[in-house]
Amino acid sequence: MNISKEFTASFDVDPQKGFTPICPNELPVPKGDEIAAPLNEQAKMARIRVVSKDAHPATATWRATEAKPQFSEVDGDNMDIRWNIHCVPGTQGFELLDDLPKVNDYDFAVYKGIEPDMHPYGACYHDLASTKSTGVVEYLKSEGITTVIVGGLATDYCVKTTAIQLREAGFEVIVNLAACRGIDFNTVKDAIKEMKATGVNVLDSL
Ligand code: VGL
Repeated sequence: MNISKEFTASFDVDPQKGFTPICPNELPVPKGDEIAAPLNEQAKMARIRVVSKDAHPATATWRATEAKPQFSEVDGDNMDIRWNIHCVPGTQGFELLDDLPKVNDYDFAVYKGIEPDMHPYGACYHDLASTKSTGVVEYLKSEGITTVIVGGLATDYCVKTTAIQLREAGFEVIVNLAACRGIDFNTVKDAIKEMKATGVNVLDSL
């Protein structure tokens, strides 16, 4: 694949400790703590580097409880299933993986899921209907970016949705699986199929 650095951005989707075995009570994605090096590698092919971070309140209404466990359905316009509380600002789970740049060293940062009754997956919109922009699409377009290389956590949720949103916004999108980890084998398989169906390029590595 011919990638022109001038027009390419690298997108680190939710590379936070709350999605790794470092935080076993949050959403530990197997080997999620192994993606910093491949994310740094893919960023060398891009002029612009952006990051998204989940930033959830500990009181979120979609939180899983003993009676209503993770993956059970939850009512609400902007949430679908319950999750363990994860990535609360001020806790270890909110932190970026060690060896990634500091947030301030990225060109643009997205914070998402801040409202207690909203749990978006994609980094491009605050709502599930994809109508309230987080601004990252507009930022990338203002920089003349045409291609986005995506990696992060988790392949089957936030990476998938972000990649599809970027594709639908008109970018060439490359998902670099070497810089992603997923929650579950079957949902990762489905996610790869879904991404390919929308025209996302899914590569084992770059
Ligand atoms: C994610 C599940 C719940 C993700 C976030 O970042 O992929 N997955 N919240």
